[in-house]
Amino acid sequence: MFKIPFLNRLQFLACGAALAASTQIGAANTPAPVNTPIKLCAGTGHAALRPAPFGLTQVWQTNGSVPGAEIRIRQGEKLRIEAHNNLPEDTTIHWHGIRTPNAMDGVPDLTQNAIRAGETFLYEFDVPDAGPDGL
Ligand SMILES: [Cu+2]
Repeated sequence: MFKIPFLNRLQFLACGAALAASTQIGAANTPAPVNTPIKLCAGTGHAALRPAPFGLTQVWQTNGSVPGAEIRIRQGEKLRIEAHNNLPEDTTIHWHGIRTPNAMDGVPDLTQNAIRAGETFLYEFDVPDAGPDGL
């Protein structure tokens, strides 16, 4: 189940399409269409990380949830991620443990320019390896 905890109006408007895309990619073993970018929207919010009586924790989240949505594609397919940065500062996505072209590896100011606050970057690369589940 895709959870949307506390989006403010701006985040909701900016990520509306992303949430629809995420629900679609959450379907088990259903690959995203190859040429359709998956939208990931990084933003601020609040989440219940600890049980009552503790309150909500301010978080940085993806598509309105912590952790972010699971992404599933088939080994060898091209992954296209449209990354929207709605955080108050620059960011990137690092694909830890996945072989990527260097320019897509998400190390700010080393392998790519940081995605500035309010901007979008398209990650696009073939995924040569299976994930930890090894389908
Ligand atoms: Cu890493």
